[in-house]
Amino acid sequence: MKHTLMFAAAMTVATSAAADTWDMPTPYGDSTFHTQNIMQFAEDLAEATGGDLEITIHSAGSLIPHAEIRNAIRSRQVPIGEFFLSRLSNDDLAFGIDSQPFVATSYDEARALWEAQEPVITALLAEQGLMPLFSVPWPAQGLYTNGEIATVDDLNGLRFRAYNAALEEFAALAGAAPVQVEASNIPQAFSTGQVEAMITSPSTGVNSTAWDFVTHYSPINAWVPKNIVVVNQRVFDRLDADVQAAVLAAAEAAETRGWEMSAAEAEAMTAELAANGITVYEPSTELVAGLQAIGAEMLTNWQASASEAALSILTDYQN
Ligand code: PCA
Repeated sequence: MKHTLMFAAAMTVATSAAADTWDMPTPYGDSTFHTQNIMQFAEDLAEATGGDLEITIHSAGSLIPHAEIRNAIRSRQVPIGEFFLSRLSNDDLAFGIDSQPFVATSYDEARALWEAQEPVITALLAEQGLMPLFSVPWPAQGLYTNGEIATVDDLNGLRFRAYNAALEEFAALAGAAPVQVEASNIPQAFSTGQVEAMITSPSTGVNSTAWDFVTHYSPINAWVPKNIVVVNQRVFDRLDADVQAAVLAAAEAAETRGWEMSAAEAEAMTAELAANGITVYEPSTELVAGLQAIGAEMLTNWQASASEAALSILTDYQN
């Protein structure tokens, strides 16, 4: 009896010493498909490791604000996290190529761009002790406004919600006034009049109940930006080999599943916007031409400041 109890106690200690729980921050809310995808990733991983590696997801910026997530992983405040990849374009423009207008506008193009971008950003992140696990695109970005936008001139003077430096530049070149707002604060930013227009995916439009504050949506499909899930390299290296393999396998499955979820959302969430009373209209030839001119100007600016590594992505992608 005594021995059995001691054995049981020893087992408990052994199990809890081997088991790990990782806190994983993301800026996006629970209803976002990216968050649902990482929840599945966490579930797969717990199952594959028999509970040796559990992940607790902290959504909507509840644990770490978006702007701090990369640094928090770097300093090992958290071992893993998700963020919007182009938010690192301050480090190197290589991180932001997927948010340049009209460079990659379909899933096929986005995939080709990611193939060119992945090795470059993997090397850049390695310099910071970080390792990318997987990256998943948002549906192509569309335009939300009150009333129909016929030409770029109609954007003039609008308070425009932005989520990164590229969108800020885009809005400014369109004559609008950019204001940085995190995705989870969109409803509040509109209801308080801080912003009155935005460019984002149909997913984020639905997740933020855009029909409460705008009347029109146009799928201008100008770019297909991505989220990325990154782990601290030292934390990963210290895992047992079989747990490392499980992380990589779950990550690969999450990337495949995430791209599929994204494509499914593009259609379903556009239909959802319409079903909730938003007028969905194709952009006029004139509007597209005006937006493309802004895109061309932005790409010229981008190329003028891009590192060799960043430029190599574009060359690779275009050839
Ligand atoms: N949703 C996120 C990023 C891109 C997207 O579609 C956002 O609006 O912040």
